[in-house]
Amino acid sequence: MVLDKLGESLRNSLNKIKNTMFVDEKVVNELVKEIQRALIQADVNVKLVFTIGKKIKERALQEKAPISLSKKEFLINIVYEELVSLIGQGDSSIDTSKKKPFTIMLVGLFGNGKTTTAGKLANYFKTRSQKVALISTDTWRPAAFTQLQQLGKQVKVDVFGKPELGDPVKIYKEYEKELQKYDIIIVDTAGRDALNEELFEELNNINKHIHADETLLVLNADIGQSAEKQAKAFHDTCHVTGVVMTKLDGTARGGGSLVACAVTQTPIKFIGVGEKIDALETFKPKGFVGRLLGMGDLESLLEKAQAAFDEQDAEDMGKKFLKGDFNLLDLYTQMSSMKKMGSLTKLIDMIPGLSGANISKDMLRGQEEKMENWKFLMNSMTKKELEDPDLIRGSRLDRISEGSGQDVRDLRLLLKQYKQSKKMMKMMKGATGTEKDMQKMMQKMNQKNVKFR
Ligand SMILES: Nc1nc2c(ncn2[C@@H]2O[C@H](COP(=O)(O)OP(=O)(O)OP(=O)(O)O)[C@@H](O)[C@H]2O)c(=O)[nH]1
Ligand SMILES: [Mg+2]
Repeated sequence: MVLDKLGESLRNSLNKIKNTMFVDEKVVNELVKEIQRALIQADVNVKLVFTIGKKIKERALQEKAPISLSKKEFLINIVYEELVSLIGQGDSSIDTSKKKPFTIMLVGLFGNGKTTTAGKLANYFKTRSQKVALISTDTWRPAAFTQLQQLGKQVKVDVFGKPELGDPVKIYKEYEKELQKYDIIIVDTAGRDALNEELFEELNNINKHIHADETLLVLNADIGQSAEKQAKAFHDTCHVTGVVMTKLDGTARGGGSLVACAVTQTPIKFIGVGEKIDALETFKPKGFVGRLLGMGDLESLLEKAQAAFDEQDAEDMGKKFLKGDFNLLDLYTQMSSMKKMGSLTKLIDMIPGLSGANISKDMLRGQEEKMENWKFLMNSMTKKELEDPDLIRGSRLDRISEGSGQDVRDLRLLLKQYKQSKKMMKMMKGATGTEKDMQKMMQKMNQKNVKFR
């Protein structure tokens, strides 16, 4: 758990109220004093600590508790809300679907965790079905590229770099064309030992070429409230869009750095909570404070559960698919789950035996687009038609195409592809099932240009 000490002090203070008989001014004053002490120990700026204390006091004494809450619950909720607004507002997650490729550039001073975070982010997006590329533009630190290569190998994503070119822009240009085929490009940059003009110039120069969709400042949490100065400098000169706060696992001053960033209006998007590749979490102020106060971090938990569920779901679907019995209804169910699971490409990766097959990813992507239209067609079919697509002939064709607003030619194509897939299923069922056989079969089908469903 991160910020152990701060969390423990805050929880202890709140526990005390749970045990008091009444909530009166004395109790509120005592609570506020303890919260302020805990925040100062976590290196939160004293002025801000004073303000939050005043706010909690005012609200607790002036606002009326809603009927559904006891006075104690109401007070705890005020503390929760004020701490949330102290460290950030709303949801600051990154929407990578708005552009392809989506480029994320990591910036920051020496040793703050840029390269490590690049690897962690690659892992984060890869497990969410995105095709990720890492590129090192660091020509300063010896072995920076090797470090990134090792991380890339661990996550199994492609890594680009050529430090001998000696110039970040040249390195990026060398691979620019190749990088276009990825969903996400993560650019690792060089640091410096202190804030300086030359670093900002280098970063701005790189960004002139890559036009990053997100420029994330990687900041070590153990600098406490001095994070404000760094965040402000990078924000003002490099158009930073967010912060990744690293090493929150090993410092008592993390509270101070989180609050300091919030002051500069640079949202914290991720937090690093360990050295391992998966020790990265999205930062949601509400969930974070909830967890700190021991209310349970529902949101993060749900997110984690969802990712785990998707993996399992995809695996089950893969098995069903391999068994060979499927009709349009199954296809429909699969497609509805598809969005949740990520993509067809990911599904393919999860089917044993097919992951190594040489199926063109572009072809799969084309299929995915077509399947969006199929959804409309299928929505206009009756359950019977979905179960037995052979019924769909004559006037049924017109009814379905009119009802769905789709061209009848698309409907015929869907039916044709369904038949082809069914044939393929039969072949699969008859196959001996070794991985080699499967791959051979897929390659053959690819050559014949038989579309994979
Ligand atoms: N405990 C902990 N260690 C971290 C975290 N993030 C990074 N580190 C460690 O911090 C050290 C420096 O990380 P790097 O990723 O090399 O930092 P960098 O910003 O790329 O450094 P330069 O390339 O020199 O500018 C490494 O030992 C990492 O393992 C984190 O969230 N928690
Ligand atoms: Mg580095």
